[in-house]
Amino acid sequence: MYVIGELINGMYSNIALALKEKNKAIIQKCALDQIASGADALDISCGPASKQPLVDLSWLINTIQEVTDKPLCLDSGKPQVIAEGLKVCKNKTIINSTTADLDKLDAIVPLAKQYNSKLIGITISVKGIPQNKDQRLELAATIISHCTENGFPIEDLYLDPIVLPVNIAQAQMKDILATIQDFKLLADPGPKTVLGLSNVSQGTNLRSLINRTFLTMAVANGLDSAILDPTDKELMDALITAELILNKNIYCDSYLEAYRKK
Ligand code: THG
Repeated sequence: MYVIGELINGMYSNIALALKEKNKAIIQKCALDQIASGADALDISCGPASKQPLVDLSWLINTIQEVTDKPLCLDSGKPQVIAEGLKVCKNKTIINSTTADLDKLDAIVPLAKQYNSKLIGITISVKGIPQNKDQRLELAATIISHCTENGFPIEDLYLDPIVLPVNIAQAQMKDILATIQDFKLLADPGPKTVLGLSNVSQGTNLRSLINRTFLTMAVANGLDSAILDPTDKELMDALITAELILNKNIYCDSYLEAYRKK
């Protein structure tokens, strides 16, 4: 499982404050804590409240690059912000994200190609968030054909079914899990899959339990990558154990420690 740390996001009040005060130490500690906990990459978002996202995202990237060369996942709905961020990134990148809308695809796919970046495609369009598996697959097919037509490798595409909070979309959860499996069948070689895990528990009061249960089920459905809080130790323990049961690593009595030493 490719773990993308979610914690550097202006949605979190400590990050919003650090951004405002240009406090590098808070951001750098947050980056290093996530990496020490097992993050393979870091999602970077200045959040919806940022008034100057171009400046803020570049500042975050430069600040983080001072302490790590892990890949950064540039999280913004604005192609201009992504383009600016890519210019200052020194290491591998993941663009988060394009939707299935043509204007978005036209702006983002060439950037992903130009910078040799991986790309997250979320199955959402101007019509909103899909309500069932067929609608998600239709949008996924649009994203895949646009990538293929423009020479972007499908192995570098991560499709995201868009996870909704279980307290408002309970009836869709089973469908979202099934979608993860079906995305893979849309191309050969197939696309990879990713999701924003913490969405599932927003507004609930047992967040960690709901997150780790959903993640375990998603892993069983073939999920390749997740944006999550790697400092949630029970979540990471559940992830490592799920992968053990799927025979992705070898059992020993101290398999959690052994995995973390890798
Ligand atoms: N797909 C993709 N990218 C994404 C998402 C996705 N990026 C953003 C988000 N979803 C994933 N990251 C988060 C980060 C934080 C939270 C949820 C998802 C979160 N934050 C607290 C909340 O809203 O309750 C913030 C509260 C606090 O200040 O602590 O839950 O789905 N491709």
